[in-house]
Amino acid sequence: MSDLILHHYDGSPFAEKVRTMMGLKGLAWQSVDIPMIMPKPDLMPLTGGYRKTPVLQIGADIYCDTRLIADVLEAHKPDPSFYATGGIGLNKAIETWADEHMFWPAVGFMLGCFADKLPMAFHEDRAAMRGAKPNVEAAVKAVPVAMEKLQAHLALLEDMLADGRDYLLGAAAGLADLAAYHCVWSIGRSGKTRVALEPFPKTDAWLARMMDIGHGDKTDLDSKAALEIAAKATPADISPIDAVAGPALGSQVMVGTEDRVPEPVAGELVISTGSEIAVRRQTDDLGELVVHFPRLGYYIKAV
Ligand SMILES: N[C@@H](CCC(=O)N[C@@H](CS)C(=O)NCC(=O)O)C(=O)O
Repeated sequence: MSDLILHHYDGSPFAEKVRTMMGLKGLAWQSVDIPMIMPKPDLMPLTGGYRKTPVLQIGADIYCDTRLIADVLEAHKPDPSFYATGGIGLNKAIETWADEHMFWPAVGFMLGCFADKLPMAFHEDRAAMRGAKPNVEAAVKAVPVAMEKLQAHLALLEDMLADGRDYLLGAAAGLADLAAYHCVWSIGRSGKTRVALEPFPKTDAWLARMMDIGHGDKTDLDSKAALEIAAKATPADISPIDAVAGPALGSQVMVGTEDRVPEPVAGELVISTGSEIAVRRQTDDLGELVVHFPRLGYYIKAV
């Protein structure tokens, strides 16, 4: 049985990015279905407060954020590489653009198109994440502008594919494709939203190729069983490297996302490099856990 456990839900675009990472690398993995909205009672004990989707668990190590999960899977199975075409820098730069810029108009367009079908609890949960009140009418009204903004991004994808290449940086799919793909994936799945793709035939064909990659070899796992696995495991050894900046290793810190979601995770700082932050948490129910984050997009605060 694979020790890779992904906590996610079907409709999550960022989870689709990681599911397709599993497909690209031909990995076997275990799948824990988590709620789309708070509360997430079997996820919080693992992360210590991080609520976003997806989260990767390997025993008692918990990896938050798809940017770090990509690094973990690349180290776990280097071949085929996420960086086979274009190298690490270009792939990660395109990932940053897609995850942080294309994602938002894509979500605005998607959620606006289906706003009246989504439960009020969903609108309330997502508005609370932004520190706002839900406004379904405004979400519906925003659809034309969101589509225009999204199409400005889709035009960039169409340009990258203009010379007839199969994937954004050449003949093989990589991290750049995975990041751009998850933004477009949900739009391509419904007739109502596919209209945004009509002016972009090369992007539409690329989307079909990305969907064909699949999700690797997935086995379902109950959330309680995932907690038991964490309780029985001990975190992987950490090679000692001095903290790059900010609080010293061994100090008590809070790690949180730089966006507005109030979810800092408290613990002892055990990794603080240019690419990764991790805290050790001592818990009553699950024993010792290490929760890992990417450096990009996260802050560390001494407590
Ligand atoms: N930077 C994060 C973003 C993850 C994210 O925003 N995921 C969305 C779902 S696609 C989310 O967490 N929504 C709220 C939730 O699932 O509770 C990553 O790369 O993992």
